[in-house]
Amino acid sequence: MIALTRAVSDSLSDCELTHLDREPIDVGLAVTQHQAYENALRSLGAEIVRAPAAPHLPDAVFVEDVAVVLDEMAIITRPGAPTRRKETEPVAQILARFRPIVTLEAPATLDGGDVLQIGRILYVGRSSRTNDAGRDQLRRHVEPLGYRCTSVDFAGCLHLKSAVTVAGEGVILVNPGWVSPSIFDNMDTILVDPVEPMGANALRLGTEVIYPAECPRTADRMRRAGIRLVPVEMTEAAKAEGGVTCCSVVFPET
Ligand code: CIR
Repeated sequence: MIALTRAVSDSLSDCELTHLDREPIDVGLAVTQHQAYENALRSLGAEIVRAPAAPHLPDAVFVEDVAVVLDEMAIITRPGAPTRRKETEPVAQILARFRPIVTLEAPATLDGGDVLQIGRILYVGRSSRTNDAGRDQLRRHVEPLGYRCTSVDFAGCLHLKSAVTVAGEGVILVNPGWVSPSIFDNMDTILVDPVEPMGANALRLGTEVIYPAECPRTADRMRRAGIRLVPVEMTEAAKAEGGVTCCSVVFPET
């Protein structure tokens, strides 16, 4: 497994914010938490490949948004926030070592945080970041490979994967206030605890799940369902509207 990551930028406090009010971010603590997050990835067998640091791009740490990596190809996105479009090129150069690359073009916009892969289905959130042209271009690249792209409407959070992620084989973790669980066919569902609305973002690697320590009630629900968790502290990324999936792109090396 490769986990592509990118350093926390000194300018993280100037990040894009959509649903949250700006709060002071402790960048030093964000760096420490990011190192622990990378260690959690390593502990689950991933090799960390870091894109070059981009100190002047505040949101560069949220590398998930600039690429969707499938077994057959990597799709470099055109992020919905114009401030984030300079993030793509260095990531594309790295991913070209592992996969054939295709690139989404204007008028498409798409953030990787809006693309939830479950087997051969790519659920694509319709959001302030991802438009229909983005979904359509993605579809044109992946349908010939046997993938299906399905649009998902959601509300209340930035990205589809803030509202739903895969927590285990055949199991999704969902905030039902933000997306309807019924959209995801044939999946068992774990709902977030109502006091932890941000708790639906979990990062599954093999049989384990990297999960924010800030959501203990939802963590208990997952443990009761037999899911093994690796807790990480994500308080500073959360203030920038990021979570555990956002800070890496994980894929098999070949
Ligand atoms: C942004 O608004 O783009 C960043 N501040 C947060 C991006 C988080 N990424 C994600 O959920 N995939």
